[in-house]
Amino acid sequence: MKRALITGITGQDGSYLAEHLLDMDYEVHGTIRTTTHDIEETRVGHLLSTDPPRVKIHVTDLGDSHSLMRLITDLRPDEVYNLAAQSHVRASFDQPIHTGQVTGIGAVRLLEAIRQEDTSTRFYQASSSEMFGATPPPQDETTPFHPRSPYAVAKVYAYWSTINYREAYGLHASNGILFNHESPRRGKEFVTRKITSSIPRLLTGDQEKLRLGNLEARRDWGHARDYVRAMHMMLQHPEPLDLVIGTGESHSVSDFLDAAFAVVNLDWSEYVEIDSQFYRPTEVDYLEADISKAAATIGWKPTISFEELVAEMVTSDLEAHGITA
Ligand code: NAP
Ligand code: F7E
Repeated sequence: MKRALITGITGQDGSYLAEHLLDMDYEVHGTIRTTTHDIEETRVGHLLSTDPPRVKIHVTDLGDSHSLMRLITDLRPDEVYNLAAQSHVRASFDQPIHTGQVTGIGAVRLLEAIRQEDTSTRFYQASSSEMFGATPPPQDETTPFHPRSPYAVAKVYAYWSTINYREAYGLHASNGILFNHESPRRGKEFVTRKITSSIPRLLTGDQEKLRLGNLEARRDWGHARDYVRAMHMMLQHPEPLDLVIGTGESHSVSDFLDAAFAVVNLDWSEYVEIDSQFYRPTEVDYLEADISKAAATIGWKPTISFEELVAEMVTSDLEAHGITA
């Protein structure tokens, strides 16, 4: 039985990846960063409420080298998926140093623990399309990076550190350069879930307006369930590699509004107000993946369309309010 460690298991991707690995009979371990969490209320609560729990949880923080080192020494995992991060782009402008410490140097703390303990451990780094930033689409593995936020800068540092540990120490260390991926488990601070989670409240009158920033930004939005499959496939490849993972289709925030409000037959322009606090000092205007290399090397392709993703998110948020679409 293979043993995997997922940092950031309580996040959107961590929870789907844990389920995916359990389906393949892995022994799954995950990190949470504090004991003050009510862990049963997190996205992996359903995997912990069984007897015995289906995943094992360890308390650590990407800021704490010593606990990471101890964890790797105790577990000696076959695969490590580094999904933990301060992952919110807008928040990274308010907390640039914290973001650098966690999202950037945090990856090196983990790589260093692996290097010192067991270099046969395979490592996945959650790299991001935000690294392309201002470089126009389509973006592939050869596209130059032009990061536009402290978050993206930190991800570029972690990306190159992953490659450096591969080249310097022979680690099987890979970067998945993932474009935006969403789901009903997406945090409500991200634009897609902010929109879908507002719809039931607008319908019931609990919320009057939906305040958003830049509606023109374009993103290549896929489904998180598809993308965690790619993470696992990358670590099964004989050689470590860096791969762009996306859908190859781009939509604006206003396209997302069109699709989401169409599910409930409402006109979003009657509800949406532009609020400058949701603009970023520097924006990423246009992301669209070229996924030819992922198709050719690991045979990955997405299975869930943009329309299916939006419908699933809206329906799930409506159901949580007892409303049927
Ligand atoms: P997410 O929902 O924000 O989850 C982030 C996870 O990191 C959470 O479990 C969080 O724990 C944990 N975390 C935050 N700070 C930490 C720290 N100091 N030490 C240890 N853990 C910490 O993110 P996601 O959407 O699942 O994304 C997973 C990874 O992929 C992230 O690295 C993200 O930057 C990257 N990524 C995401 C996308 C996307 O579109 N979703 C695209 C490309 C790359 P708490 O539960 O305690 O907050
Ligand atoms: O913004 C615009 C905003 O915060 C998308 C993270 O998972 O994906 C995510 O980063 C777009 C931006 O995602 C609001 O300006 C308008 O252009 O949902 P988001 P993101 O910044 O693309 C990448 C790949 C990651 O790696 C990150 O970890 O939507 N937008 N109005 C807004 N965005 C938010 N959050 N809130 C608004 O009100």
